[in-house]
Amino acid sequence: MIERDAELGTLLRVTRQFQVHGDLVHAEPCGIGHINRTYIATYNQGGARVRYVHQKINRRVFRDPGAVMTNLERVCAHLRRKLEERGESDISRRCLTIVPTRDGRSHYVDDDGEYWRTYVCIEGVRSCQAVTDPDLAWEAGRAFGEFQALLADLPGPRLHDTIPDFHHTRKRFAAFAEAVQRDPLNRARHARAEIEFALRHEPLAGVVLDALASGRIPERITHNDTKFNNVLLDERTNRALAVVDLDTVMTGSVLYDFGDMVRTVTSPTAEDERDLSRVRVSLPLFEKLVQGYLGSAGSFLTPAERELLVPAGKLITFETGLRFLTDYLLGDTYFRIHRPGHNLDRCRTQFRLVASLEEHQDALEEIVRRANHHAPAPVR
Ligand code: ADP
Ligand code: GN1
Ligand code: MG
Repeated sequence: MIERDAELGTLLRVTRQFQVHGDLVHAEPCGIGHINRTYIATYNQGGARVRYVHQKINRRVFRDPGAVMTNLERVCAHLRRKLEERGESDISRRCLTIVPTRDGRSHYVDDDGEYWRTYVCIEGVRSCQAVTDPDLAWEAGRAFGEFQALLADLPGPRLHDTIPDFHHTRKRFAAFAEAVQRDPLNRARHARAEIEFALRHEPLAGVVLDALASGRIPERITHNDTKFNNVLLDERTNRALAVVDLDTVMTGSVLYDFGDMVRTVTSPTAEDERDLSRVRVSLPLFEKLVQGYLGSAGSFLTPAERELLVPAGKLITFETGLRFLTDYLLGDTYFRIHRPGHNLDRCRTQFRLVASLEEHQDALEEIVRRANHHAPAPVR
C-alpha cells in the first residue's frame, strides 16, 4: 500500500525523521477531518504493534505552521501538567503527546516545505460524526468546558493567532458576498435559496463580535473548532477522553466553542446529511449539552456569556454554513470534499439547523435558564 501511493512514499521518508522506533508495517489515511492530512501508522516495535499518528499541516489554511507548532507545544505541555497535578491516570490517552524529531524538534519540514508532526496514537477510542445519545451530548459539553477551564491559567504570552479573524463573522460574510459577486464557476445558480438565506441572516454576524468589542464578554483561551469529532471517546465507556485538533487554540470567546458544540451535537444527523427533513435541533440533546458544559465551565462563565449561549449556537451554525457556501462558490479549495456538491450539501444542513434553532428559540432559552439555576454560581 505504501509503495502504491506517492504521498505514502513521502510519508515513509518523513516517518524516519521522528523518534519512532521499529519498522513501519502499515499506514493509512484517516478519513476524518476537513483540513490536515492525517495518517495512522503501525510499527513493529520489538515484536509489539504500536501506532502513531503522522500529520501534514495544511499550509493553505495555516499560513504560519511554525506559529501553530509553538502554540501546540505550549498547550500540550500545559494540559499534561494540569492533568498530572490533579493526579489523573491514563494521561497519555487524555491529551495529545507530541513525538519529537530525531533532532529534538516538534515538527519536520520536508523538501517541499511541508510541515509534519507526529503524535502518540490514542488507542481504544472512537470519534462520532453524529450524536443521537443525550449522554454523548453531555460528554461533549463537559469535555470542551473542561478544556477551557484547564487552559484558563496558561502561562506566558498571548498565543499566536494561527488563523487571524477566524470567527470574525462579519469578515466571513464579506468574503461570502464577494464570492457571490464574482461567482467564478457560475455555481451561484445552484445555490439561490442558500444565498437568499445568508443575505437575510446577515444581522446575526454581530452577535458575539459586538459583545467582545464593547467589553461585555471577556476574551479567553478557546479551542475554536469544537466539532464533536474533535473529541475522542473511550470506545468501552463512551466517556470523552481527549480533545484533539488543537491548531486553532487561541484567544477568542467561549461562545464560539459553545456555538460549535450546538452545531455538531444537537441535531441527530451528520454535517452533510442530505435528507434535510431529518435535520433539526433535538431539545433533549441540547439540554444535556448545556448541562455538561455548565457543569465544567459554569464556575467561570459570566452572566453575559450565559445570556448569549443560545444566540451563539445559531451564530456559529450560520457562520459555518456561510463558509461552506463560500467554498462551494469558489471551487472547494478550503474544506476537503468527498463528492461533487459536498460543500453545498454541508451548507444546506447548517442553514436548516439555523432555521430549526430559530423555531425553538424560546424552548432553548428556557433550557439554559433551568440549567443555570442548577449550575455553579455565575462569576461577576
Ligand atoms: P483536521 O484538522 O483535519 O480535522 P485532526 O487533528 O482533527 O485533523 O485529526 C483528524 C482525526 O484524526 C481526528 O478527528 C481523530 O479522529 C484522529 N486523530 C488525531 N490525532 C489523534 C491521536 N493522537 N490519536 C488517535 N486519533 C487521532
Ligand atoms: C474544519 O479541521 P476540522 O475538520 O476539525 C474547520 C472548522 C469547521 C469545520 C466544519 C481550521 O474543522 O473551522 O468548523 O471544518 N477547521 C478549520 O466541519 O478551518
Ligand atoms: Mg479535526
